[in-house]
Amino acid sequence: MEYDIFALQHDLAKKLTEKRFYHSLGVQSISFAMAIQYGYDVEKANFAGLLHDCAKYLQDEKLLMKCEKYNLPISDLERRNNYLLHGKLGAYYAENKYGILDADILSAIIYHTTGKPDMSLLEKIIFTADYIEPNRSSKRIPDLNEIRKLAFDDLDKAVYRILDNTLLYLKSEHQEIDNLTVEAYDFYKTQKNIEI
Ligand code: DGI
Ligand code: FE
Ligand code: FE
Repeated sequence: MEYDIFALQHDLAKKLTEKRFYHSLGVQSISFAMAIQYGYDVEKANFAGLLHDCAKYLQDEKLLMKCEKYNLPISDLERRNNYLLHGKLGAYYAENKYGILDADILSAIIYHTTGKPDMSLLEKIIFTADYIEPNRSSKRIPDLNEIRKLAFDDLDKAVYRILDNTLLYLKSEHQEIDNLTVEAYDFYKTQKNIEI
């Protein structure tokens, strides 16, 4: 990977709100630590973590407009819940603005919000790091500190707990639920029960 992580951080600091920028740095660090724990390429984890929300500075209508402009696939549910598109557009920006060509990184950015069944190691790392990074508040997220520990002990179980929390939250808020979120939940619910 030739891209300079410092140059990327510098650019994101200008684009994102301060809060979102610090969140991105938090996800970068936790992705890095989880890559060490699980024997994954730490540089790839760094880039994916830092860039996962790189399209999140756009408002809902703008997100939709840009996805249409770049011919990215948009589901009906995403048309009604535009913020779900920030992963897809983020991966597009990572590739076309920041020159990241690595398919594992791009996929981890695309699926970081909903998750999906049978995720790659990097997809699971980014999905989990996004939820547990230090700026997330344990006052607002049930069992956050338990999930933080699980993230380094049993990654599939951590992914399951995050999806479980997310579905409960979305139901309580009467929000529409993407098929991928449900499919991911069903997959990891079964997965966590498999003892080797
Ligand atoms: O971008 P972040 O705030 O760092 O985190 P994120 O990209 O994981 O987005 C979090 C939000 O996405 C959270 O409020 C739950 C929501 N979300 C996850 N799956 C679904 C969903 N929202 C809807 N409407 N449907 C889903 O299936
Ligand atoms: Fe996000
Ligand atoms: Fe995020």
